Amino acid sequence: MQNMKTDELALDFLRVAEAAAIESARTMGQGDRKHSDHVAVEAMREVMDTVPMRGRIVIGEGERDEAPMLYIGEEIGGKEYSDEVRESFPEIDIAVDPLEGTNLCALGANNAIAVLAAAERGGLLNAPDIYMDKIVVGPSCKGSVDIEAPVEENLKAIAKSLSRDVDDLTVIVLDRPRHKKLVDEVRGAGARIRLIGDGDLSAGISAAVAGTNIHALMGIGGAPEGVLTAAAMKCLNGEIQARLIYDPERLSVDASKVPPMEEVMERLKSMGIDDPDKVYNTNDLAPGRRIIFAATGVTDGSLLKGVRFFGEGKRTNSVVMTTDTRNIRFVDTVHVEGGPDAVIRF
Ligand code: VTB
Repeated sequence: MQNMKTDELALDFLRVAEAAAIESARTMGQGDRKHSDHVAVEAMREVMDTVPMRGRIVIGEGERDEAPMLYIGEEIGGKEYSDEVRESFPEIDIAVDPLEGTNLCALGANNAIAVLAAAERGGLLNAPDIYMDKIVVGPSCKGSVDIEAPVEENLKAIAKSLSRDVDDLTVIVLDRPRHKKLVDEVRGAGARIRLIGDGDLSAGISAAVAGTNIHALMGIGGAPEGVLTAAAMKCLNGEIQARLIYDPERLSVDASKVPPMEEVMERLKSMGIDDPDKVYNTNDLAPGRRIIFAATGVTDGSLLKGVRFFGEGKRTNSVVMTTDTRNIRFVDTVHVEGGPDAVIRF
């Protein structure tokens, strides 16, 4: 861990996120979400293998038998080096979402991103791939919300922390039948809502950055995305509170569409989760002291622009953040492909 050079690795992970974003952005609007995801995974894996580290995937594309690449437990990185040299590389845990918002990319809709987070061993919770109820707020509201409190109370607390009224707030919620009650409650309290088709991770990040006009994310999305959100919150000084959702009734879907509750409970137990109702805070989800988070826009979004292609290259827009060196870098990269006469625009 001593030899984990966070700033240098951050730039390596920037290249990884950029590569995944570029490849998936090429497929934008083609209506094939699986293909978009596949090219992002391939590109991410290829570049990640060049990073000088002894990496291990803790959140990825699934279990080994269902995902050929970036599966949970896969050893990654340092492939170009001899075993002897590799031994000197830092041991790192990695959470990836090569294309967060596969549907968004397939449709050419806003806010698809390529994302990864890394930390020293044990620094990111090995969360089960099930649903998770979340509330995410920015630095000014840290400590003022409680996922177990009524929605209206949380909205009042957020408004107070931001010195405004509840009806000045914008809350992001995934547009799903399971959120009918939540949406009614937010509307009842008078706040504005932005219902999104997908992508509660990029929504959570936006909630933690002032000036995006998004003040909170609420509702049920994926648990893996929750861990990645927590990694971003550690860097941005924001807060996430979350609870695993294992009861199909909370999901408003036909019980046959989700694994039976007993099966899920068994899985949680086997992963060492004894209390399935535990409220997780930012540190529980991302306990690492040296966290690196990198995201690149695939399609245009509230925080990041999508990939732009032009004759002589392409341009990407990313955010790369670290906790220990406390840098938030917004990076605008021109990937030059043209010859020596290529024109670079400001
Ligand atoms: C969630 C959310 C993600 O997919 O995992 C969602 O966290 C899946 O929810 O950001 P449904 O099963 O209800 O579609 C995303 O929106 C995109 O990966």
